[in-house]
Amino acid sequence: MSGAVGQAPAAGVPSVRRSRDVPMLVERARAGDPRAVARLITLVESGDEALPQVAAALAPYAGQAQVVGLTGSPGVGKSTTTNELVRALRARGHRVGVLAIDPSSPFTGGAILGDRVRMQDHATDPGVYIRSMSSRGHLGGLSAATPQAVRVLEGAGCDVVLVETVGVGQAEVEVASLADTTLVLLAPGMGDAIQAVKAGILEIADVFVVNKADRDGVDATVRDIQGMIALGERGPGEWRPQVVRSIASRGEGIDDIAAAIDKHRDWLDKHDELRRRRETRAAAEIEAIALGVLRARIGSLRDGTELSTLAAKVAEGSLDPYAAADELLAQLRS
Ligand SMILES: Nc1nc2c(ncn2[C@@H]2O[C@H](COP(=O)(O)OP(=O)(O)OP(=O)(O)O)[C@@H](O)[C@H]2O)c(=O)[nH]1
Ligand SMILES: [Mg+2]
Repeated sequence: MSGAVGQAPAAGVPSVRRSRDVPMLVERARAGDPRAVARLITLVESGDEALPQVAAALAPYAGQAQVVGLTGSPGVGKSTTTNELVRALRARGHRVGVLAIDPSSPFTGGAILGDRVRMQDHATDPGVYIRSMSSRGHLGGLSAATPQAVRVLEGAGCDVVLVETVGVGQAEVEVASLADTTLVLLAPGMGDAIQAVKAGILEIADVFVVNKADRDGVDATVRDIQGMIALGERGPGEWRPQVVRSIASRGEGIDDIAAAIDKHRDWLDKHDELRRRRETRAAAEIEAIALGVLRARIGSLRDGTELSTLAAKVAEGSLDPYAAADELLAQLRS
């Protein structure tokens, strides 16, 4: 763009697709323009330089949606369940946002494509926003990008945001901790009940959904989970995880899942737990952003001579690594 005469963009509407005009994008997202919502999430996802401005503009809308996380092993039926839950929530008149997050891959992969296909029932519904995202390039990683994307959807007027994540080790726990209510999906005969204990899933599940209840072994799976829940120690008034069966591919059991989500929401409200969870989440978010900034600055020191000078001293023994780290931190502050 060298500013050749006659190359000015068409007058009037600025292009939303490439825009960094944050006030304009937020205004349009508030008015329900799906392209503005999509663009804002892209800015968030890619860790764009406009991100702090986006965060500032969206801050007033924080906390307006109930955030429901769905997690579980690949193929257990998360997207199918999400699709059906969207239908149920829409029938109640809610505006719904869906974030399908792929924490394992920096690229938009096959699973996400599957999500699109399974959620296309709602593709033309203006009361539903569906978005796949990865945490590629984001300064604070997934734990910073997800709540910010949730805020975009809150800004767009969503009452409920469903966050789907594939259960892969730590990412599952990390993302689950970003939700108000976490659904862990299992299927009969996958050895999932045992896996769940191993991965610390028991602690994060507010509701267990035993999906694919049309398959053999569903009773045994339900019994296993109920046994595990019974073993857990719980004080009076503490939440006891619910167990619900579903056949998502036939839309069965979805009302029971919705009822369990409602019940958990009531419990959160009654025990001031919603505030506590959201503050914990905000703390993790701030920490992730701050650490991201620090890491980036240390990276820039690494490119310069400071770190290599210190490294040479530590390697030859004229400085210890703790003193060197102190010096590095002092340089970051200056
Ligand atoms: N038999 C049976 N199949 C189901 C049920 N729910 C979903 N499926 C099927 O299971 C397959 C995987 O479903 P998805 O909803 O894509 O599962 P997912 O957990 O989102 O998968 P990933 O995102 O790849 O981890 C699809 O072929 C669904 O049609 C169910 O209740 N019973
Ligand atoms: Mg899926």
